[in-house]
Amino acid sequence: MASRLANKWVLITGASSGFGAAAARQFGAEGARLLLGARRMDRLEAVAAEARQAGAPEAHIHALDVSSTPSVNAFLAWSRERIAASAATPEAVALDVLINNAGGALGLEPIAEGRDEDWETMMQTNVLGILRMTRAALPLMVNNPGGSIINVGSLAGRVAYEGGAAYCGAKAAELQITKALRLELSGTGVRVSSVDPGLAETEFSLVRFKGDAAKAKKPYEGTFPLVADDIAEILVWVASRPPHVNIDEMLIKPTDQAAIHKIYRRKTV
Ligand code: NDP
Ligand code: 8X3
Repeated sequence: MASRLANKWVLITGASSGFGAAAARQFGAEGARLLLGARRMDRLEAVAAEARQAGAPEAHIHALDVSSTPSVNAFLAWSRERIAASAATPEAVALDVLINNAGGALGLEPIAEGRDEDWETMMQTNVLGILRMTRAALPLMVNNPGGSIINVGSLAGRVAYEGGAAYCGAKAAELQITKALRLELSGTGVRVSSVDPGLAETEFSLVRFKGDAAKAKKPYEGTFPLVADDIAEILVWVASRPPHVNIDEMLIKPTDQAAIHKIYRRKTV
């Protein structure tokens, strides 16, 4: 049976690494057409090439900073042009899947030692980035029943931990934004989902610890974390349910992570 995602237009933010890059490759393997955004264009180019290799009939890239409204609006204007270039009719100019994935954490200091720049960046990317992207993409989606908006949240949005106040708060906001959008789009046929991973080994930790590789490795020591492909597989699955099925929320943790603070660690892996 042909994939439900074949020739569908899928927009992925934060496609230059981690979950977003893996999702580009996996949606590509389903025959989806891709619109990929992030700030690192060299990385995006490599990901787009891999996605084409995997089977994407089209994989386009454009610079995107989700913390900037002009950048988000320019990205969506470009997306509309890319879609229109191969649409047979004006009604066919539609986006099928929006994956709001760009984001991350900065720092692990308690609130008493928190830095304004870190807090502001986390709110800009994880919270306002989703709002901006969604607002800009909705005109391409609301006349397209069966479309999907999938926001990447986190276990951290459901359970707080020390040093995670701003990040946990940002991901808690993501979950509430997703729930509000689900209500707002009732009757349009557009699905809205939150996919919330636990511990996953990507560049997340390297970014959080600002390039300190030794610190970045620590959370994964002696345990088997999720990997980017695990989440990409879930994103593909959520987007490819039949149009009447909405996966509202999914919480995915490594088997070794029974709870946010309870991670099974072996002496050697
Ligand atoms: P990565 O650091 O590997 O990927 C983050 C992606 O976000 C990169 O492509 C980065 O691209 C992009 N990004 C960051 N800031 C911006 C911005 N301002 N504008 C556009 N793109 C941006 O980490 P993950 O793949 O792990 O993270 C993806 C999402 O998953 C994030 O929202 C993260 O919070 C969430 N998450 C991660 C978990 C984990 O343990 N790894 C667990 C749960 C959720 P570039 O720098 O090129 O702009
Ligand atoms: C990332 C997962 O637990 O490191 O969202 O905050 S955690």
